[in-house]
Amino acid sequence: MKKIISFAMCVVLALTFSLSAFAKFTCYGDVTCDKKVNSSDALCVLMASVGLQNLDSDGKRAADVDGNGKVNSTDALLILNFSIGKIKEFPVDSAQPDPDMGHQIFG
Ligand SMILES: [Ca+2]
Repeated sequence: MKKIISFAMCVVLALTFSLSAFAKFTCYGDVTCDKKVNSSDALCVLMASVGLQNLDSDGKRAADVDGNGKVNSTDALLILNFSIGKIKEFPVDSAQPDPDMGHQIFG
């Protein structure tokens, strides 16, 4: 019985770590990590593009919504257009999937 309980606890812990790691990288455009893509994300990207804000590597990946490897005003504009519903997906969504980055988009 102890082995079964230990095994179940290991499974739960493994799932918890997997889900938390996945949740950390779930959304292109969500630079502020609040599970929303809105004008705040666009502003962060715009500020980062002119050197007024630093993004960590996760933030840079979330910000590069056109998938060109750079964070610039084009990304900010795309995020703003997405936030108002003018576009339904980012160019990077139609690109080759990044194994470290989910493609779930939060509205
Ligand atoms: Ca870009």
